[in-house]
Parts: sequence; structure tokens; C-alpha cells
Amino acid sequence: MKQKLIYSCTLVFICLFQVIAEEKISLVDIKPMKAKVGFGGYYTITDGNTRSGGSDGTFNVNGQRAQKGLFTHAESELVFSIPTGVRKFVAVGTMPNFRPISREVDGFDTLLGSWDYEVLIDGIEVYQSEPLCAYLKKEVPIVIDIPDNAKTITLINHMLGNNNADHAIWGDPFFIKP
Ligand SMILES: [Ca+2]
Repeated sequence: MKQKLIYSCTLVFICLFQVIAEEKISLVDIKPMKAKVGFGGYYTITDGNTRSGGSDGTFNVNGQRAQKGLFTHAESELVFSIPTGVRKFVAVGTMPNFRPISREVDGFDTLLGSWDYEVLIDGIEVYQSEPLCAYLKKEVPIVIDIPDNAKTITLINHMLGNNNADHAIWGDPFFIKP
């Protein structure tokens, strides 16, 4: 019994230590090596305002209003250098909260715009989403393991048909250590 208690306490201690030791580096604070977008210019969202025409400016991550993200307009490609020691990349593929929802669609979905999310590590595909419209909440969580010595991560949005109003967002994008 006493041994079990010590074992449990040790586990709790290790878990707490891991939570405390985890370090998140926001991609919003990192300048990409390359940023190609299909319309307008690449920019980061730092105040919850997507500056997206036809919307109230907000966007959601996990169903809640979010503050930070990378605003890309498909067809787009961002390349970032991977900081030393990071082990994961996480983000949520999401879109502006359009108000009202437009009926103008490009034949691929019932959203205003259509796009997907692809991730490459050192030029090799490691993740490919379905079109955003395929997800019930119009959000797709993205979690990528980063191998030792990986140098670059590439974030791609394919325009799927045409790029009309393809206002893609990578919400709350982070590298995570260790
Ligand atoms: Ca599209």
C-alpha cells in the first residue's frame, strides 16, 4: 500500500514536471523563410481580428474565439525554419466566422471558399487533411511529430478548384519543446 502511494506520488510529480517543462513557441512570432499566398499578402493575426472581408473579424479554435493565427489565402505555402529542440508542431485549421454565411460557393462545399491543410517536414509530406468543409465544426486539429534534426516545416493550403474567398487560417500555431 505504501509502495503504491509512493509510486502514484512519483507519477504525479513526473506529470507535473512535464507540464511545467513544456515550452511553446508561437509561429506568429517567427518570420517565415518563404511566404507565398494566393491573394493579398501573408500576415499574422495577433488580436483576434482576421481582417477578412465579409466577416465580423473573429475566428474560432476549439469552438472558442481565438486571438492568434497565420492568415493565408489559398493557394498558399509557408516555410519555417524549425527551432532547435522542438518535438511537435500543433495548430488548428480554421476559418473566419462569416456573418452572414455567404451562399456564393465554388462547387466544393457550402462554406464561403474551400481549401485543405498539408504539412511537409524537410519537403516530405507528413500530413494531409480533408477539405475543411468535411469537418463538422469547420475546424481541424493538426498535430505533427517532429523528428530529430528536422530543418524546415512547410504549411500548405490547396485551393481546391478556385481560390475565391479561400481565407485559410492556421489557428494557435505552436512548436512545442521538449
Ligand atoms: Ca477554393
